[in-house]
Amino acid sequence: MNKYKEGFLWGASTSAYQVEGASAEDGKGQSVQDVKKVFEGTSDFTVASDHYHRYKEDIALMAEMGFKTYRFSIAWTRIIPDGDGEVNELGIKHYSDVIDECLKYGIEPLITMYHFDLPYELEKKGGWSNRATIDAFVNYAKVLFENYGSRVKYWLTINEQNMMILHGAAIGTLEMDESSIQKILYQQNHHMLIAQALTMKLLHSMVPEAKIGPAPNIAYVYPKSCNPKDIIASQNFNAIRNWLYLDMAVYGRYNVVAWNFMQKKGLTPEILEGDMEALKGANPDFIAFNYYSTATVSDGEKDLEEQKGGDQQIAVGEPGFYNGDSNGYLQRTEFGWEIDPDGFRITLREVYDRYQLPMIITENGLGAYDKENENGDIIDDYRIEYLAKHIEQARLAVEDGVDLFGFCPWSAIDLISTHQGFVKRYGFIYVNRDEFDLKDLSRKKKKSFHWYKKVIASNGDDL
Ligand code: BGP
Repeated sequence: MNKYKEGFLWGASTSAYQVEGASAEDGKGQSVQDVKKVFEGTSDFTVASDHYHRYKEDIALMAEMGFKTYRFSIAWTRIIPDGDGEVNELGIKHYSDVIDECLKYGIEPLITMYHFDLPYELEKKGGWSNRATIDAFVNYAKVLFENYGSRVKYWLTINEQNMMILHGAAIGTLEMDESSIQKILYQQNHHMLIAQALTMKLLHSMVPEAKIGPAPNIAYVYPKSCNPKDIIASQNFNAIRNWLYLDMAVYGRYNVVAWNFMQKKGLTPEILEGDMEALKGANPDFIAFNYYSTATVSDGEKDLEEQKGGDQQIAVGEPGFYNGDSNGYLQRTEFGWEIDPDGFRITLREVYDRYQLPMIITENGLGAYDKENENGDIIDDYRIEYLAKHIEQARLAVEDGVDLFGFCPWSAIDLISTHQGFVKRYGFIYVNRDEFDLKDLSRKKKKSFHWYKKVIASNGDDL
């Protein structure tokens, strides 16, 4: 029986704007997340989990769980407050300290360079629609590699670029109503893909021993039935949601089905001379992806009202290409996301089969309304069950032959959801605050904290 390999990178993830707080401290510039319209009934990101001030305590808790890696993101606006101007030394120092704190415990930092928090000053100049943002990103990457390259082995370029294109309104990288600006989005997508490719190339030249990969959200898409028309719909959404991003990151080419979709809808981006060459030069060392669930689609056309909304795991549809549907075989979380551990194995097999690169899971987890019981304990058995089933399926995928080298659930510690507030908790570590009442922000170990410690100590055997 194949097991998880020696040195498997067990850990967990966070992102800067969702966990740090201190949103205007030490010279930090504003990001699109700082200025976005916060969803009704949810808090903003000014304090979050106060990780900016409490990272030492938090990393000590991660070390106690036995983490081999900690996946966190760097806020571009702490390093270069306006996105492409002066470097902020206090920002450089902060992440330098965080990296050292990880290394002190033998925890490998796994750094996301950009997790939904584009500098607002760049957004004002057109954001990713403006080709100058490509250079700004590569310059930011250079500053990171110069300062941290000797200490950080694993880098991730852009978190969930596919979700920024498909569901930007839900995650707050876009003003509402994405359908009217689809054309712009696919141009932005093209620019982000170039920025990613140039950054990978840059790391390889500046720090040859370091490794870098993309970090999309991948959900294998099932057809609702064996009606061949449903199969076509599933191929369409697989291409538009998943393969468009990975085919480009790995092979430097536009996926044919996705390109055809863009052509039919008049969404193809303008490609300048040299773009395709830049895209081909990426050569990622691995694929990182976030997995929460599969998706299910059918043929047919929903009415326009039904096409609205959706989020990272709730597909809506594209008239003439696919309809977001539900999967009657699966249970759902309290927030309506389907739970599909077998789909995790299926997705891992499919991605490995297509790209044959080592893989690491950078998010997987269950958002729930965790509550303290009468003794003040958080008994999150539902989270343990979710993660145990996914880890078991990932192990079966390893047995099937996939090359998996790490697993980082979302999230290490409670933090603010992209659009459903603080009450949608994911962490192993509970943070004592409510949606608006910040309380004392103290940390408490949930039941899953003790469970995950045991899982890591047994290298995934003791679930
Ligand atoms: C992913 C994002 C994370 C995270 C997670 C959970 O899409 O990369 O930033 O938040 O999903 O989503 P949510 O916060 O919407 O529950």
